[in-house]
Amino acid sequence: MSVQNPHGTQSTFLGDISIWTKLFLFRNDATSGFVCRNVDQPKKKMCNDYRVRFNCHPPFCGGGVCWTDWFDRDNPSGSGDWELLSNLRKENPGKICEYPLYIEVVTTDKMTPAISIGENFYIFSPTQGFVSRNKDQRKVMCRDYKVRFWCPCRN
Ligand SMILES: [Ca+2]
Repeated sequence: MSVQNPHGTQSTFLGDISIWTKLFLFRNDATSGFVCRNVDQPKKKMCNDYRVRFNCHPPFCGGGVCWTDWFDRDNPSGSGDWELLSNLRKENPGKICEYPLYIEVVTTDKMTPAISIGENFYIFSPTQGFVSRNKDQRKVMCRDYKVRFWCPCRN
């Protein structure tokens, strides 16, 4: 998900940050972190309580772990794009480890990271997979995504 600062610069955080109103942010980058100061908000509004986590890209985080293939089992023409891990496992036996450590989600057309798209995601989890529902979007339909998982390498 993403956050806009007043200058239009966009910074991206993974997953758990929920900001859908325009904030005036004091800090919002990967080196300083995230700071929302009450004093910066107009009309004496207060910042909400946020939690953040940082995206440590797997290739730089350690060895012994490998990406699976990309999986794209659904299109958003129905209720949304459903790339649930349980379905992907059934349809691709033996190709996804028991306990994935990380999930990467990109659009099928241009490989744009899902976290840069700005849609509302219903599920985005290495243990559950990914779901983007059409009814959660501002536009009519969500994008088509593909997913892959980061798993301990097989010897
Ligand atoms: Ca898809």
